[in-house]
Amino acid sequence: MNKHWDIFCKIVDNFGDIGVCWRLARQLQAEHGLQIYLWIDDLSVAKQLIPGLDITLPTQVIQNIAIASWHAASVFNEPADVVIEAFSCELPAAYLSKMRPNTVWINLEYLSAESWVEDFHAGNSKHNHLTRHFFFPGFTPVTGGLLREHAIVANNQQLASNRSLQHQFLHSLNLEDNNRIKISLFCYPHAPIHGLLNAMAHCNQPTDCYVPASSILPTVASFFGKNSIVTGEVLTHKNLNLHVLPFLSQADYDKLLAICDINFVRGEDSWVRAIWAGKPFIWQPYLQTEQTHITKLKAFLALFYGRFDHASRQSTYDAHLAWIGNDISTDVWQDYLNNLATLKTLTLQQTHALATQTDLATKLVIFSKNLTGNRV
Ligand code: TRH
Repeated sequence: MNKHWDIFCKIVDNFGDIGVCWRLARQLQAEHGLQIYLWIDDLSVAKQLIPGLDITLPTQVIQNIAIASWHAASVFNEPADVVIEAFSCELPAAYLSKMRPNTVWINLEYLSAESWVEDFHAGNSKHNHLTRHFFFPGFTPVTGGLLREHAIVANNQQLASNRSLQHQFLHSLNLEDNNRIKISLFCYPHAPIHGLLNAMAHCNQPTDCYVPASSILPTVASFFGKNSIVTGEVLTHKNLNLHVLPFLSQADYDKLLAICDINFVRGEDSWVRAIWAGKPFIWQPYLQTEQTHITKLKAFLALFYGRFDHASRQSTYDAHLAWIGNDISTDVWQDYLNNLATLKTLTLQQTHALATQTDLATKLVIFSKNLTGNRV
């Protein structure tokens, strides 16, 4: 039985690597009954996403996942049946040396909507007696799919359509329920944040902008003429009320995305969560050399918005390209808002269409079964 899986995660920077690995580990355990070890190189960063993690312990069990410090890998004798190397993080040499030819070794790649992903998904390369398989997440049925828990879309829809549940959630964050447009903002500090906040202040819609605490707070503070801001503060400029939230648990972050009208997301994991929230969103890809992030963005825009009507497609393209550029003007923002009703309907349709595809965790399980001739 391929019951025991090890997932190796190195935290390069930010939260995406651990965000994806922690989510995947929990889904494989909860929905596929697998026994998961999650090996992490930097427990202090992981602690932000894994509640209750004790960074002094070499191993511990949280939410039925055995979490181990990367450095403890050398003391383990038996490799798992399936080994997931997240984002080419390079397995510890001592662990690699114990792997057998029948150990299923899968490198989980970063997500992209580019068409080449279909050709590279499920390829492999030989490493002495071992085979390393390449698993590419993606948006089409011939890729590795998207991380999606079984009930997430239904749960988000329930919250999005139930005012009393929304009220409860907002209350739990010390926020009041009202009829202002709700926007969540999670982005990299180099985004044109001043331009966006200025556009929100001057557009024709009273706006509540929710900002979970992250590295953008100094830039947000400077927009309001302050040196610093802290969780719980509310800052106002013309039509804009900006609320500084704590960094939320992954579950609460999902809820925030589900109740907002527009979500600004970034990187990989929050991008996918915005899709499952079913609300219009603006994605800022992780900055890469040679403008690769722009190529990735354009591939996604074409895939996701290609069939939208001209006006809403154009407003989405304009907003995204302004957001990854130097400024986002009030005109671009107002045009996006003017198309919001249509964007809302079409985005939700895309959410439901993507949710009909097999999810990434299930595809990984099927993939590993096929490699071992259905030993599971
Ligand atoms: O943190 P990121 O920028 O991660 C990035 C990307 O994954 C990128 O592809 C990778 O190369 C780089 O890391 C190293 O953005 P991402 O992927 O959205 O991850 C953020 C995680 O934080 C995600 O799991 C959601 C979670 N989160 C919360 O749990 N609470 C919050 O309040 C917020 C704002 C985010």
